[in-house]
Amino acid sequence: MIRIITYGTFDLLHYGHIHLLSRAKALGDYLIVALSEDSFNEREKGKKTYFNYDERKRLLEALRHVDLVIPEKTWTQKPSDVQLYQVNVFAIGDDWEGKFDYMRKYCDVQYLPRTLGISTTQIIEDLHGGGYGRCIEFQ
Ligand code: C2G
Repeated sequence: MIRIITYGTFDLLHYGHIHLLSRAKALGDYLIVALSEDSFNEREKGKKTYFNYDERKRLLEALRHVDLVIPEKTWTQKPSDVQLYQVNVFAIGDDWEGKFDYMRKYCDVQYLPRTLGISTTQIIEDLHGGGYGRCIEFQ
């Protein structure tokens, strides 16, 4: 069984994320998503998500491509995740090209092309122009 892991915030979940997860899963048989916790997002990425960790986790767990969701708490947990979950492939979007080459001593590393024309920032700007958080009131 080929086991793949990927990492991310996945908020607001959109088809670019789904395309990434679909291609990651196609690299093997079992896909683990290490989902950035709220505190990690705020502390390390300066991101305040629209959906909290539990809401984002439930969304990902509903996807047929995803087999397991675990928390991403730190930048440095990747090697131990790969060993603990017996991961064969680390996959992530190519906006991270080169950033995780150190992982090649633990497993295969695949940078997958980002899906162009879609981003959470663009969604928010298209819907309301600026701002990002629970201030969005859907009609
Ligand atoms: N992605 C994509 N196409 C897009 C948007 C995102 O392929 N249009 C990919 C990203 O490259 C990433 C994944 O979807 O592989 C999740 O994206 P984010 O939630 O933005 O994750 P990020 O903030 O890049 O976190 O330790 C690694 C980080 O946690 C990655």
